[in-house]
Formats: sequence, structure tokens, C-alpha cells
Amino acid sequence: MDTICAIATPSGRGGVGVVRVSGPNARHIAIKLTGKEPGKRIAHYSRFLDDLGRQIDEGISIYFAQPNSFTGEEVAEFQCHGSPVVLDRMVSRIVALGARLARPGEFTERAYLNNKIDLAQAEGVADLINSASQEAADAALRSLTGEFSRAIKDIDKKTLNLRVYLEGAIDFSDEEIDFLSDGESKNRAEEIYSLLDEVFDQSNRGAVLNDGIDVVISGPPNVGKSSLLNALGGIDRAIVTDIPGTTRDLLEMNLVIDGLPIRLTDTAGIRNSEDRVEKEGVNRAIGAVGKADVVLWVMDAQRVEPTFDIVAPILTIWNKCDLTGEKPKEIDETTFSVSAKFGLGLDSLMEAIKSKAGFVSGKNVFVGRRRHLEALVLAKKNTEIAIEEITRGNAELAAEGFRAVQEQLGMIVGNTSNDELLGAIFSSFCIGK
Ligand SMILES: Nc1nc2c(ncn2[C@@H]2O[C@H](COP(=O)(O)OP(=O)(O)O)[C@@H](O)[C@H]2O)c(=O)[nH]1
Ligand SMILES: [Mg+2]
Repeated sequence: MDTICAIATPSGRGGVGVVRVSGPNARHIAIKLTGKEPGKRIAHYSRFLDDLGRQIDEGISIYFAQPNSFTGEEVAEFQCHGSPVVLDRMVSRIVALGARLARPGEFTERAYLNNKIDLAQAEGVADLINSASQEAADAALRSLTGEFSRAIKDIDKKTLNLRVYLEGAIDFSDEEIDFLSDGESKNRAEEIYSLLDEVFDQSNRGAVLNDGIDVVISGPPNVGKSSLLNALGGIDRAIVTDIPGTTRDLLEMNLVIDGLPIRLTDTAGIRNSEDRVEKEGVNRAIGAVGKADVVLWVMDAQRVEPTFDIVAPILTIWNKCDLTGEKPKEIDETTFSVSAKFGLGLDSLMEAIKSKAGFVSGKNVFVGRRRHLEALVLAKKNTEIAIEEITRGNAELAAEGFRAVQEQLGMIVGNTSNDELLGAIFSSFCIGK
């Protein structure tokens, strides 16, 4: 391992800027840069010096001796004034003293390679940095601190124990003992399945929390789609007129509701039009509807409106209830009577949007990454197969199924991983982490 360095604070000016160094040269670099021997884990007030002994800046330096650092290597951190010029000079000096610039996520990658954290925890670091809401941050923290990994490892251990038990059945198959018919293995296998199911559910909820959802407002012209966007977003963003065909382009707005990031898109009203611009707008609207997590199909409550074939989960909204005398309300689980203009009936609509997208707020949500969910789905599938084999009395095939389960669980925490996967995970980090 060579020595890496990076500016760990965001680019631009700030009160403080931090430069991080990790690797075998870190201590040597700290001595050359500050002119002093660093104590371990002590904050030193230091002058930072260039190669001719001229001062670059003054600030705090901290040195962590191996293995008691984030990366598990020698680490030095220099807290300077948050000037891009100062930080650049610091980095140039450190590179001249024998470090190279770190790749994105390389500090965390080293922490993983040095067994300081497992892969799911490393992902938690990135997810915490990227989290857009309190709930997403809490979920990421559960991964970072190892709560998610512990849940996975607990299932892994139970799976291993059951495998051992089943192998016993294979070894003693000539004798009278009938391991598989006493129900013990099946009970244990079913417990594993339900634990997997629970973690999957917790992770799935976290995935929604992290990625957010795409909500697209669609419907015929002039029904109040743009008014609904403005009402849900709480600002006058889209142009509202009584002229059909006002909205042409897709108009996006980002909201966070109860911690759930929502991308709300207003679209052109769907109708046959000779106008080339409007036609293009309608095409884009249909494209957006095709990619939505939830479609809000808006109609004018004063009229009988045409329906439209949509594959995505859809909520039907009868708007302008103020004009019909109808009360704003939830007509059924997927149909709502609202007034966008007067902001009536929108709370229950918002709740429905969240549940339609599969979002349930609550505790114990894990940040679920796509790859975690995929691994858990496969693990569940293999458990099902193994349970079937137990029922058929095939201890050997059941054990084989649980071996596959363990492999999937190992992928999540990184016991079994490959360079390509690691590359994909760590390259999405920011530099300096
Ligand atoms: N009375 C009433 N008028 C509304 C309501 N929502 C929209 N409108 C009016 O309907 C017209 C079309 O609204 P707009 O939001 O531009 O519809 P869009 O073409 O579907 O985007 C405008 O004159 C709005 O003021 C509502 O809830 N009540
Ligand atoms: Mg509009």
C-alpha cells in the first residue's frame, strides 16, 4: 500500500479545510510538514511549512498510529484555513513528500481492506454522506454502525449451524436416526426464511427512502395538473391558465415529505394536437408516465373524462371539487376528490402517494442498496428450495441450498466479493472519504 492524500472537505471557501493522509509515509509527512514529531491522537497547534521552510498556513495537525485509525493505517490529518489556494498548496507539498492523490472512496476502501469495517458498513458511510433527509441519515447510520451487518451475520450463523446439522444427517444416513423427519431442520429453515424476509422488508423500505420516488402528474388538458404541482409543492412553480395546452415541457420539482424524497413532474395534457410543440410535449408526457413510480391521473370533476391505459401504479384524482360541491375526500384507496386551487384534500393524497410507492415510515429501516436487495431475494429463493428438499428428505440438496444462501449473505457484507464489485462501490464515493 502506498500513501494517499486528499482534501476531505468540500471544494470552495470555508472556515476550515481538512487534508487527509493515509499510508506508511503519513508520519514522515507530518514531521516534514510541521517540523515536529507528532504525538499519537493529540491535536497539535502547528505551522505548516513548504520545502524551503516558508509557512503555508497554521492550524491543527493530528496523527493516528497504525492500526488505530479510520483506515487502519498511519493517518495524519491537517486542519487548515478553508481556502482553496492554501489547500492546494498543502496537497502539492504532501505529494512532493511522497503521497499520491487518493481516488474517490479510497480511504474507506482501505478501511474495508484492513478489516476495520465490512462492505455494508462502507456503503453506509457513502449513504450517510449522500442522505437527503433525517430518516435516510438514520437508516445509513444503522448500516455504518454495523446494525445491518449484524442482522445479516446473525442469519448467516444460523444458516451455517443448520448446514452442519444437515451434513450430520448425510453422514449418518445409514443409521436409524432420521434427522429430517423430526421437523427440527424444517423449523430452523423456516426461521431463517422469516428472518431473511424481515431484513429484506427493512432494506426495501430504506431503498425507497434513499432513492426517492418519481411521481408524474398526467391527465387531459386544463384539468388542473399544473395547479396540483403548485399545491403539492407549496410554491407557484408552474404556469396556470385556463387555456388548454399551456404546459409543454416537463417541469420537475423536488420535495421531501416525511423524509421521503419525491421528484414531482408536471406534464402536458394528453390529447391529439396539430401543434408541433404541444405534440412533442405530449410525447414527453407519455415517456415520463412510463418511467414513473406513481402516476397521478388528474381529471376535471365537472366532466366525464377519457381514461388512459397506464401500466404504472396510478392514483385517480377528481380535481375542482370546489366547483361541484363534492367534499374533498378519499373516495377509495386509489381515488381522490380534491381542489388543487384551494388546497383541499391533499393530505390524504400525499399519504396515498407514499404508500403506493411502498414507503412505510418507522424505525429499523436499513439503507437498502440494489445489490443488497438482489442478494436477499436470491437468499430467500434458495431457502425456499432448501425447505422443499428437507420436506423431500434430501439432506444433501438442502445443505447445498443453504450453502448458496451463505454465499449471498457473504456478498452483502463482503466476505465474498470481487474487484469489479469493489470498484463499482467505492468509485461512487466522494474524494477524501
Ligand atoms: N375552481 C377550480 N379551478 C381550478 C382548480 N384547479 C385548477 N383550476 C383552474 O383550471 C384551469 C387549468 O388549470 P391548470 O393547472 O393550468 O391545468 P392543466 O392544464 O391541467 O395544467 C385554470 O384556470 C385553473 O385556475 C380547482 O381545484 N378548482
Ligand atoms: Mg399545465
